Amino acid sequence: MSRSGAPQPPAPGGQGPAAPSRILLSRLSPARPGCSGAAAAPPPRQVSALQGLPMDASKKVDLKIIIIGALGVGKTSLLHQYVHKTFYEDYRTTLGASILTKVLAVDSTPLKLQIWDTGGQERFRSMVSTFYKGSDGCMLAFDVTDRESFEALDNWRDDFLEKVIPREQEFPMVVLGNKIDLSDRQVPKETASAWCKEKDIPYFEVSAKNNINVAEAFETLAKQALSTYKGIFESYLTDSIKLTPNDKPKQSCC
Ligand SMILES: Nc1nc2c(ncn2[C@@H]2O[C@H](COP(=O)(O)OP(=O)(O)O)[C@@H](O)[C@H]2O)c(=O)[nH]1
Ligand SMILES: [Mg+2]
Repeated sequence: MSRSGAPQPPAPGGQGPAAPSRILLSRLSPARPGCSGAAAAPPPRQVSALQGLPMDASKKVDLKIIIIGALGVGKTSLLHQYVHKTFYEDYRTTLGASILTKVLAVDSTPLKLQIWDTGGQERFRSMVSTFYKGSDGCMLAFDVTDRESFEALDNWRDDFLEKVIPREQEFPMVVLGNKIDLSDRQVPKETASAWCKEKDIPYFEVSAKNNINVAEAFETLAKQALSTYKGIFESYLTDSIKLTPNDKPKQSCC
């Protein structure tokens, strides 16, 4: 079971790492004064809930990133290019789902990115959404030579934002227009950029085949996700500290 509680699919070739068991910070909502739950939860319990969580820049942070988009846009290829620096010309449908990990440093914080690649289920978006749970960042991919894959972005994004918890409009996200090495483009750069600009999402024109802009896109998302993670961590910590014995919540029930 992953930290998010989502079903953990088999790692590729059985080599992948186990999902980390870190507590999902975004689920640790601070106790609300006035509610019976708040009165029952004494401050020491909240402090212990934070133990083991990264409190300084020297501790590694695990982040879950998910890559979604229509079948055949190059999600698996992008992931393999980023993690293994390899590209396969032949088409291989991803079986089940796979997770690859990459360790990197962002602003001197060591990060372990756990990148979830959904496979085969792209036809059935509802199945892909099983894997959304607990994501810290989302990568939306389309193929610049396939207009339909671009037009489907709205649905992929809405579906993701609808299911991700907590609902955040500012959820870390990037869009990748893949296969820019091909000449038969159907989606002009300006069209994709305008869509992203309107939604305030960074846009990258990439090629998994020629390794263009791939690392930049992943690292931008990692940076965004880390910053959101730190923000949630800090606000949780602040809320926990506010609950001192002299500042006990009311005993009344909601
Ligand atoms: N020319 C070109 N082909 C690509 C690129 N990325 C992926 N492909 C090809 O597109 C097909 C589908 O790729 P895949 O990664 O399996 O797509 P997925 O279904 O989204 O995971 C494969 O034949 C890949 O070799 C790219 O950047 N350029
Ligand atoms: Mg795939």
